[in-house]
Amino acid sequence: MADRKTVKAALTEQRIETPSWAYGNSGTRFKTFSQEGIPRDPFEKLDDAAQVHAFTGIAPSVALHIPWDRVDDYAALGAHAESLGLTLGAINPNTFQEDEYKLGSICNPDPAVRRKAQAHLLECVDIMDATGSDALSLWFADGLNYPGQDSLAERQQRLSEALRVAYDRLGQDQRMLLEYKFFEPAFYATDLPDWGTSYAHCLDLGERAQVLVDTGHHAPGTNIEFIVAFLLGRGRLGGFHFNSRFYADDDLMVGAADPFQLFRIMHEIVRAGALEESANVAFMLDQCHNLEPKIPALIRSVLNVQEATAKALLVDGDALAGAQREGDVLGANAVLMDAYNTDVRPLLAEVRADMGIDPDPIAAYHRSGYAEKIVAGRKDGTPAGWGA
Ligand code: LRH
Ligand code: MN
Ligand code: MN
Repeated sequence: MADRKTVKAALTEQRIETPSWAYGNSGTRFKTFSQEGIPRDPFEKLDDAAQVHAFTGIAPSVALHIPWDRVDDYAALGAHAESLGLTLGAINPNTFQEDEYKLGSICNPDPAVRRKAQAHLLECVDIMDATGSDALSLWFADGLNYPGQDSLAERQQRLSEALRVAYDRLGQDQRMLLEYKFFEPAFYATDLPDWGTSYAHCLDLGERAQVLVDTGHHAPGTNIEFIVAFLLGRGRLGGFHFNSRFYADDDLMVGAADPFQLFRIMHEIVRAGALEESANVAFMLDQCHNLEPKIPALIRSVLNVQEATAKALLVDGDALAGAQREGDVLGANAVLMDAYNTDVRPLLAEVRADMGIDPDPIAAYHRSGYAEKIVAGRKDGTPAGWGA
């Protein structure tokens, strides 16, 4: 087991990226719920993200979704982020909210639609150049609802061609994260349904193409930590979209549904040394807070990842390896469970005190008066939300 000082240092250095879209209004396909005090533009989303960082100390970057976060002047947005102590993180193109994409974007049977989607991917690399972002984070809603609707094989071909163009446009310090999801919005077949398909495309593209694991994008019962371990072993784990799911892509707060799964994932990360910045694994949230207030929900989510990480860091690696070598099934399992069952809250309170932040970030946020301030100050204009 790493000594307490090493564990605390690792926790201080951990970084978790929040998604701009989690600060806007959201809902399900049945209803988007409005909250008071919602940011009206990407600048105000950053203002809110700065609160999450201020109270956790470990969330200094924000992922953008284009066109939801399209602005005239990305340098100004970057400067605003910098003034708040933030940086702009992954750039997420959006090829799923226009009528033309009904039958797909880069896999669409119509070459004109494919060209449009392709141009958007390239526009997003231009935005990366302007914002200094290093990750082009791709997810495609492309797929089919009915057998025979289109050729599965030809769509793979089109996917390869479009990814190649985007990949070749990236600079040496930029990378592509390729996200998969097994269903939704398509219900019969999805063009990038699983980590194997994503991994195969990444292998074709080159070493700066890596798989992005969104924890909500798997069939129930999938062993996500196995996927993580496999991809880490091949240097192809680009990052995570953390969230919780009870049923499908629920996008609930990470650690809410299955904190044990989150711990198992973080255990694979820790044992591979992938918490280190040099491993270049992006730990991002991808969530929608439909009912609960956004900022404290994001603070809670960051803390949940931090708690799982602390527990993973407490696994006694020597004892575990010894038990594994001896074939001691129960002993090995007990080592893991000992760490998982440790109450790490006192340790994390100490870490926060060392970082000069309040040991209870949620309470400190509520005391700060920021929630009241944004409710009073953001009365006019259109609140940001899905599609805005
Ligand atoms: C798709 C997804 C993808 C999108 C985000 C809004 O379900 O996980 O990452 O960009 O949701
Ligand atoms: Mn996602
Ligand atoms: Mn999703």
